[in-house]
Amino acid sequence: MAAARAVKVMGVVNVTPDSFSDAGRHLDPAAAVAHARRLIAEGADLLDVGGESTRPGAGPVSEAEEAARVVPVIEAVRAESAIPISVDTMKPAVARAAIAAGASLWNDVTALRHAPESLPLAAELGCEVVLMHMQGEPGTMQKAPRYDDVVAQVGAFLARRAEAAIAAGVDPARIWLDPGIGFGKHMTRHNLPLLAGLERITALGFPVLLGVSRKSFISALDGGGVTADRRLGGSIAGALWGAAAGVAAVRVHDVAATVQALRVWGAIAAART
Ligand code: HH2
Repeated sequence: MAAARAVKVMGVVNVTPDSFSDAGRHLDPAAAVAHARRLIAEGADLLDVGGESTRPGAGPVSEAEEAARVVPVIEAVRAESAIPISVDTMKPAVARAAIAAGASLWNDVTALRHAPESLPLAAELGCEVVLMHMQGEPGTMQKAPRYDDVVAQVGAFLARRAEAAIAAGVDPARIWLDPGIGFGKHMTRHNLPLLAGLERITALGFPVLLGVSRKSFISALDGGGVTADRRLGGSIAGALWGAAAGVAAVRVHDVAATVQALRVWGAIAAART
């Protein structure tokens, strides 16, 4: 029998031509659905479907184009699996279409700040929401990120966004927080202290989603020049660090290896007396 895991694994399904880690591989809906199937077979607990890259320097995608990318994939996965599906979008219209197609979680890297209707819409849809921290905008966020105390500032921001969501009518039990590793953060000066202080984010009392998978800081820590497809070791180190800090879920590209790592880590942690 496989060991139980306390930390959920969210598998990434990017339906984009330009994502940093798997650019264009699943832009065709059939390829994206096949990828989703593979992630489910590998043990994913939930899937995150995205139609717009948020990588530093990424260009914008129209609402119609983004919805046209994600909706068929969500519908097709929903038709054959009961796995919870999240939509990775900052656009209210895309979130609405995705939830209608069968998603139950709105993962918003702007923490529902992109449009005035985002907060009320999240309340109206009654879905779960991921509120993520990002300094700046995706296009420019890595130019010159600045913090006095990154853990305190990210924590305060997330607490404020959770309050705003609750004030707008979002059920507090449906709120997740995410420190936004790599989003307006210097590779090492900000991402590392933020990960080191992760327990102060989990202590805010909401489930925390952590995304470190294949991110550039792994390359920076491994001598530089390490392409996204060669960052599995660092991604797993980050996932296990998150597990130790009490995160509820990790957002990953490599589901099978992460599931195994978390099973082993969880079994050892459970055997501690
Ligand atoms: N990271 C990425 C995208 N969405 N959402 C949350 N909540 N947390 C994250 O850390 C996060 C996220 C970036 O990864 P990826 O989807 O692989 O790349 P891209 O944005 O280029 O599509």
